[in-house]
Amino acid sequence: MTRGRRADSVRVRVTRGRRADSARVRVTRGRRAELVRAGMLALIAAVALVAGCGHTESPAVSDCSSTVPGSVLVTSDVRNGQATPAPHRVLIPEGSTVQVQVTSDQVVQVHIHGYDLEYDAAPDTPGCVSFVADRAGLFDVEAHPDTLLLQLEVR
Ligand SMILES: [Cu+2]
Repeated sequence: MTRGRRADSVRVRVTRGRRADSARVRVTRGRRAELVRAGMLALIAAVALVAGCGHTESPAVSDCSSTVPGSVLVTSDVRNGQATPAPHRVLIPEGSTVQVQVTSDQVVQVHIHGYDLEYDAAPDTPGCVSFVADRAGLFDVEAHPDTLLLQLEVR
């Protein structure tokens, strides 16, 4: 829980930085609010895709709003720091599109190792990411700080 809160406060701090940037630009007050809002939306999109580790996202990554035929949906639910179903290995044919959806009873940061994807899941706001599994190997999917959700075995 503390980790989730910390991630939140980092985001707020970043947002304030953006606001300060916008304020430096010479605009009218009404425009400024618009720019701040646009900046925040861009920031949220960037955070959702790029994540805290600062890795660049692959162009094949998106949220789960569009359904790709033949994609593999992997789900996990976190309650009291425990994953349901219990941590297990999911076989993913290399090259297929994978959607990893996580629901949680508290704010967690989902991390897909190897592909360096990070995104948040929160109560009432499941986190989901869609990406092409174009790298073979065994990759942990964690809810930070330390809950192993599952492993993706891409081959
Ligand atoms: Cu991790």
